[in-house]
Amino acid sequence: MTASVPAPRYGVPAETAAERTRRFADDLTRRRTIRDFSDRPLPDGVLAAALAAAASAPSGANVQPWRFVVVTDPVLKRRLREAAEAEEREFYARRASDEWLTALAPLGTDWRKPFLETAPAVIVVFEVHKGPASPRPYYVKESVGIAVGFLLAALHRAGLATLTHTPSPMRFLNEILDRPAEERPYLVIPTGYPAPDATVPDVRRKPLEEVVVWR
Ligand code: IYR
Repeated sequence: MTASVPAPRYGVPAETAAERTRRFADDLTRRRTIRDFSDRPLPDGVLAAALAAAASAPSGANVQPWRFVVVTDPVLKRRLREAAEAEEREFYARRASDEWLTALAPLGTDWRKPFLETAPAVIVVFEVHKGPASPRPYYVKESVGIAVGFLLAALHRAGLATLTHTPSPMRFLNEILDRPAEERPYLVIPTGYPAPDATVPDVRRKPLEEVVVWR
């Protein structure tokens, strides 16, 4: 039996709760996915602090089925770029359906992935499945998704830009980063500052009324 300890109290006065949350939401709402990064270095300590937020996420049976590989070595970043671009060339030329390519058109993406080299850090997130040294995890996608949400929010809070990149397929990440087979690539997150001339597509989120149902 695991011992119990008192639940934490967060000490937010009820009168300020909505306003605090609006401020937090206003800040998060300003986050945009960035695809053009500068090589400006990251402030010391930011990655470790943001990863601590990610690693604090709730998970199925508290198994914490995630691994975050932080790539800053230029040689490794180049290898990631080369391997991702090889897969993405195939994706854009052959594997993607016309329907998929039409959906992507407003984003202006193509097979080129220079951000894997220019961003000062590339965080590669793996799901950890059962292996010789890992217990059986539960709700892996949900758990890792929540951890990544925490991570993106924390990096945004530090003023950093991120991209949630999903090369497909992405098993090449195991080989380049020397990770065991029970670790399955989940997401690649280039992290840094936007290039001075970076732009974002003028796409909007749906209005709340469309995505929230009150009963
Ligand atoms: N993996 C490709 C394609 C791509 C797919 C989706 I869904 C996106 O939202 C964006 C891109 C790429 O990275 O270009």
